[in-house]
Amino acid sequence: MFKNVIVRKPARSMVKGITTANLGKPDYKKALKQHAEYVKALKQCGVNVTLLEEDERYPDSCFVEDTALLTDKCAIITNLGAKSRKGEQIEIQKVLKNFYENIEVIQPPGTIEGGDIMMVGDHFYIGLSDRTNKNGANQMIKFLEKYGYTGSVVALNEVLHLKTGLSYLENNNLLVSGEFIDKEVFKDFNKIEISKEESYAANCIWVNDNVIIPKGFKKAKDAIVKKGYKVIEVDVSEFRKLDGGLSCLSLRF
Ligand code: CIR
Repeated sequence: MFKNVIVRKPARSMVKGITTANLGKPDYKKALKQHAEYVKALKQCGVNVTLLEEDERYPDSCFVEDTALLTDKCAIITNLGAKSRKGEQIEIQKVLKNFYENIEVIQPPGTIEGGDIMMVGDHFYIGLSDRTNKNGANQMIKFLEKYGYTGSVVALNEVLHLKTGLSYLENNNLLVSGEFIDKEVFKDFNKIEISKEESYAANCIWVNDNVIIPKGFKKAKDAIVKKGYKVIEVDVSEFRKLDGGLSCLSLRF
């Protein structure tokens, strides 16, 4: 169960955020409203939400997930792979001092972003992507092992981050899309397949037996409801324009 969540208010500069989406520029006012709805949904799941002020220096800073990996025993600060995002993690480290005694830090030349890390119990799958290199993944695995966890790497080619195409919903249930559907390494999960047209909905978050899903993906919603989860829909269209999704917008621990 999660007790805490950290989010950061989107900055006005988000209109200059990194994107490959081709969906146009985000509408800042709309993004703020959607972010507030997202926070409301999280609160409904029974977590304490720490809302950080916007940071105009970093257009993508609302995507806090990428800055750290948070476990029960330690926080591991990442080293972001995207140039314009380097430094976001320093701000998060300051905040995490209020929550953690054990804080580890990934060092260059290692790069790793939290969106590439999927927690399944005590094991962590780490996607090797344009943002996460082998050195970063190996440093992460070493830190995890220090605290009694394990980690392994997964290659990916089609999506930005591992969790762009995968979400673990606990109870061995895994949402899968695209290149992950037939991956051997995920064969023992109960897979909930997300179709190509709805692939954006593969990025959902499990929060204390609720699943927060992006609004407007009916087939995905029905499949998740069928598994017995309480589903909360949140519109994150403005964050999608920056290749971001539900998981990216928070750190959950
Ligand atoms: C980026 O490209 O870094 C941002 N525009 C989107 C980050 C999405 N984060 C995530 O998937 N964890």
